[in-house]
Formats: sequence, C-alpha cells, structure tokens
Amino acid sequence: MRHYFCTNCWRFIEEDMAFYTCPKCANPKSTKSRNGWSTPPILQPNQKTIQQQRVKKLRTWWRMLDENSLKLCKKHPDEEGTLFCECGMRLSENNAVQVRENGERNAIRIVGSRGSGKTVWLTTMCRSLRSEDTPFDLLGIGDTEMNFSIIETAFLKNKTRPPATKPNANLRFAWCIKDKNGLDNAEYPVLMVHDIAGEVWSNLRHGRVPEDLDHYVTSPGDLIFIIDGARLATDLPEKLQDKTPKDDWETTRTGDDGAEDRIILSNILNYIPQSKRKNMRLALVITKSDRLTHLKDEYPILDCYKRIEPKDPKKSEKEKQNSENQEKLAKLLGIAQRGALVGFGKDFQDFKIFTTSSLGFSPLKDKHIVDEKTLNRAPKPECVADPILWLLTSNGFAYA
Ligand SMILES: Nc1nc2c(ncn2[C@@H]2O[C@H](COP(=O)(O)OP(=O)(O)O)[C@@H](O)[C@H]2O)c(=O)[nH]1
Ligand SMILES: [Mg+2]
Ligand SMILES: [Zn+2]
Ligand SMILES: [Zn+2]
Repeated sequence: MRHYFCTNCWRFIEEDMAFYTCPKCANPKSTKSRNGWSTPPILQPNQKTIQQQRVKKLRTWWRMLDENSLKLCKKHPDEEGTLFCECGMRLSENNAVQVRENGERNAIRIVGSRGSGKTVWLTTMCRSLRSEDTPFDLLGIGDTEMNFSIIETAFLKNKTRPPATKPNANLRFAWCIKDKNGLDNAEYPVLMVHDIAGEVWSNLRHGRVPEDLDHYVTSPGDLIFIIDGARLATDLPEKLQDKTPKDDWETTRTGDDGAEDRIILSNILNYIPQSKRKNMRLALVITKSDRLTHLKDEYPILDCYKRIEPKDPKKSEKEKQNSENQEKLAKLLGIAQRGALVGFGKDFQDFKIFTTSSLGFSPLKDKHIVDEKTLNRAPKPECVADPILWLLTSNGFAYA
C-alpha cells in the first residue's frame, strides 16, 4: 500500500485513506499554494463533495481488480483521479513516501527561536548532507523543492539573507532522507521543518494546539533545537565577552539570559509525554559559533563532532574527545545562562550539544559586506551537518 505524507498537517496517509476527486466531474478549488509561500486553503469536511470519497470506499464500490489503479470514476474510466489529504491539501507524486514495516515513520524536527539562524543553518546543512562525503541524499516532499530552492538560491548563490520568517508565516519543508547508493534498505526518518515564529512555540499549551503542530511535535522521532550563538555570546559573563566588534551584519542580538530558549524547550517538553521523550533524542545546536571563537582555548568551539565508524582504529580516542567536548559545551551553556537546556536534555534517550557556523566567518563591514542584505563572500559552513549525522548514524542506522 502506498503512503503519502502531507506537509500541511504532517500526517502520514495510506493511499486507501486519501480522498479521491475526479478532475472531470468536480472542479475543486485549487489548493495548490499560488506563489509557493501561502498556506493552502483548508477544505471543511462539509465541503467534501460526492466526488470526494475515500479511495478505499471507491475501490470497494467498484470492486476494482487492480488495487493500484487510480482510475476510479465510473463516468470517466480513463481519468486518473487526484488525491487529497483530510486537511484539504492536494497530494501529488512528490508526497509519496515509504513507511516502515511497523507502520511508523520516524521524524526529525527542527525548532528554535526567531532569528536564531534556523533557515541559514538548514540551507547549509542540506547542502552538506548531500555532498560527496556522506552517503545521504534528500528528496523533497510535496512542494519542498520548489519553495526551498528560492531560499537556497538567495543564500548560497546570491549571498543574500534568506527572507526572515514573519510572525504569521507558516512555511513547511520536508525531505525523505535516502541512501545515495540505493544499496541500503534502511528507512531513514523524515526531516520536517515547520517554520513558525518563535512566539508560537513560546505559547504552546496543552489542549490548545492546532492539529498540525500537534502532529509535528508528537510524531515519534528526534528533535533538533537551535540555540542562537550570537545571543548566547551576549549572555556570557562580562569577562568572557569579546570586546572587538565581531559581526557587522547582524548587530542587534541582545541577550535574554536564555529565557526564550528555556521557555520554548520546556513548553515542548511539557507537551510531549515522558514516555515518548524516553524514545527521543535531542540535538542542541549552537549556531553562529563564529561569534564564539574567542573562547576556543577553553571550549571546543567549532571543533566538529568526531564521527566514529564501526571499525575505526581510533575509536576509543575519538569517543574520549567527544565526551570531553560534551562536558565542556555543557559547561559553556551553563555559564551562558542556559544550563536548564542541559537539564532538559537528560530527559531524552540521548542528547548532544553541537557548535556550528553556517557562514564560517563573522561578516565585517569593509571586508565581507556589500550592503545590509548582501555579502561578497560565499558561506564556508563549519560542522553544520554534525547534528543530523549524529542522529542518522547512531540508533542502528548504517553509515559506511
Ligand atoms: N555570524 C553569523 N551570523 C549568522 C549565521 N547564521 C545566521 N546568521 C545571522 O542570523 C540572521 C538570521 O538567520 P536566519 O537563518 O534567517 O534565522 P531564523 O529566523 O532562525 O531562520 C542572518 O540573517 C545572519 O545575519 C552564522 O553562521 N554566523
Ligand atoms: Mg527563518
Ligand atoms: Zn494534510
Ligand atoms: Zn469523473
């Protein structure tokens, strides 16, 4: 049975359970987002016309012999129907996904406050994950490729800031993670990004959460939490602050003693039952770590996570370094008023802290900046794929 994944409500749908419309019989309102940015209009249940029946029902009615056929209209037997999700979103070929045998599909979710560097990190991380030295590839689900290419082009090609996530924005991206060589049958989790303003996460409350967010947060799987490294830098004790101006492109980050990070993560944790958290892993990602390089002597800033392959001769040495680095990064979060995040991490099956830099440098006025929007230097990302590689390679996933 084929499965689809809806990027509008974050549901996995069996083909049988999707809604069927014959394009010749009905002329349903176009639910495709017009400019690629807006949220598609949601069909109310009472708007479901007679032409919109569940696939299963139609197949049973017409006693279809070919159980894969989507020519289910008696009046138009040559017409392939269109499938819709319960939420009204149109499902295309691009939404088709493979589902694990047990019917479950793990998820990797990305969450973080506004301006923390999520979009820029996502862009460089995706490129890095697809690069030659990893066995992974990404396959956009639904409209992801179309929407994401706008951001990729802006940032990676034109060296301009990606469009900021507006307070009422509702951008969604999702990818199937694939094995590049197709040799490995392992089913990787779906990478999901529900790009909403940080305020929504801050106000997350039980019982008052829209269905899509509920699916997003509670699907079984892992969480990547983005910590704004520039903000963290301003929350350091006076003596650890770097007095030389470091970044002329993003000058406005002010500290908040970690308040927003704490509120967002604790709200998410309150929302996910303990029993589920025990099966989840958490990656705490400190972005913009180029702003923290003055701490390099004491803390492993941008000292990338050491990947360990099964027969690595330096296995124990690398393990030791990773765990020493983890202790130091936990200490760093502590002195930057974010010790609570480490405490929350202990609720998960496993958690790790990462430092990344999507730009690889802190843009300076006369050196790297053309104008408010544009840089003259291409990003040289550092350690950006580490969090996701950690999630993909532990827990039994192969990495060869
Ligand atoms: N120095 C530095 N600044 C960054 C880096 N990543 C992001 N920024 C800055 O942070 C701003 C916001 O990043 P963005 O990804 O749009 O944040 P989002 O709202 O979480 O998606 C960018 O426009 C940059 O000015 C980085 O790696 N280094
Ligand atoms: Mg963004
Ligand atoms: Zn849906
Ligand atoms: Zn028809």
